Amino acid sequence: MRVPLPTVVAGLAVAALGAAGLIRGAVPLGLPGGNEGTSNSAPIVVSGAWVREPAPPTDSAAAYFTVYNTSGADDRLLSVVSGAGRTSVLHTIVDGAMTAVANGVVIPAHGKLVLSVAKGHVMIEQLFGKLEPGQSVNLALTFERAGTIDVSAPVVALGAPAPTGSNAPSPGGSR
Ligand SMILES: [Cu+2]
Repeated sequence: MRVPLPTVVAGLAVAALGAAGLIRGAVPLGLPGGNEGTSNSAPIVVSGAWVREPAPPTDSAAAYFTVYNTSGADDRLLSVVSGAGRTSVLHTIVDGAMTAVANGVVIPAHGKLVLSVAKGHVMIEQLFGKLEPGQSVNLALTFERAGTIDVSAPVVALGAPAPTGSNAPSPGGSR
């Protein structure tokens, strides 16, 4: 049940290509249900990913998403790679202070990890180019157990309200 998605290779290739992989279509990957033969993608669901348009002259951007662990075993988000910038760093807010995550973040069995404005983000640094609304940023999330999952995160305008997690899926399907 730990067979990685076929998209893993493509995702890593995109990341390695850097700027060439910046703009991707909003192809839903790793979503549960609906796709025959992809039950191996169900244990981890990444939902509601978005990136805040950076305020010039900043050359970094913050990405947000929620990870659902629908399995009965803990998993760990080890790293996030984006084709939009040279480096990506996972930050969580601990006691009000932004803290770089050293050893990944555990997502408990049947639990979730929320990276939202007050809770944390992935800081994409040394952007390869401008990020504007209408574009999407690819993110490759690598988990200890579930392998790598690719998501496409739309860029949200500077002044626009942060998307809420209201579009969260119901992990594990109907229930
Ligand atoms: Cu940060």
